[in-house]
Amino acid sequence: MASNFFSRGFTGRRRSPEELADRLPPGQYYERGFPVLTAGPTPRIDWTAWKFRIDGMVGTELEWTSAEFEALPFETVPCDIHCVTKWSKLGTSFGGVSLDTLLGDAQPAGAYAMAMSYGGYTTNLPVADLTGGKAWIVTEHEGEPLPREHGGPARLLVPHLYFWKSAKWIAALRIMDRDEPGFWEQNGYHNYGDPWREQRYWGD
Ligand SMILES: Nc1nc2c(c(=O)[nH]1)N[C@H]1C(S)=C(S)[C@@H](COP(=O)(O)O)O[C@H]1N2
Ligand SMILES: [Mo]
Repeated sequence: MASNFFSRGFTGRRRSPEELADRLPPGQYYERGFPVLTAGPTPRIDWTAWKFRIDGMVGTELEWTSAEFEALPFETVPCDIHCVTKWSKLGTSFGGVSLDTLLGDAQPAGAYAMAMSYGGYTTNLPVADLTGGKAWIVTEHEGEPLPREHGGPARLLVPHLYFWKSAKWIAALRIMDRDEPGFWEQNGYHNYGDPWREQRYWGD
């Protein structure tokens, strides 16, 4: 695909599916495109009106406007993503702000987080999976503004867990002292969702 081949934010030769086989978790197949998976309507959020909040059990509740967010350190994140419906997109990249930067100033006191999206989607993660260079709030995909259907203007990106944990149209992270299931976790998906351990559904 020409648009993939010439995409920015990714250096070097694009590797073939065979060369990438060691990066494919069990039961996943190599997907060249970027499928859209959304439960419900796609919200329309104007970047100038977008805000992101960290609240709940934190030392300081924080909120960033899009202008304040743009002033934060921006990183390019090369990664592979794995959807529970079995497609994996390998060797892609996103751009955004590390949650280490965002959570650092908030001083989380609880060990669990609920990601909350514009439109009502929720998904739960341990705070430990959002820190240590493992999670970002991203506004770009392969050097271009994140398309609306993929969560633009901004989504959570947690590439080491199944992609349902990467909440699109992210509005807030709520820090909690106990774990609570989010939208898909209440509907049969695994509570944690490690693709390398094939934690697809409750009981896996
Ligand atoms: N707000 C919101 N975020 C969401 C979803 C959703 O329905 N709403 N779907 C999840 C699921 S199941 C997957 S696989 C990925 C899909 O992201 P994509 O559409 O960019 O491929 O987003 C996740 N984040
Ligand atoms: Mo998914």
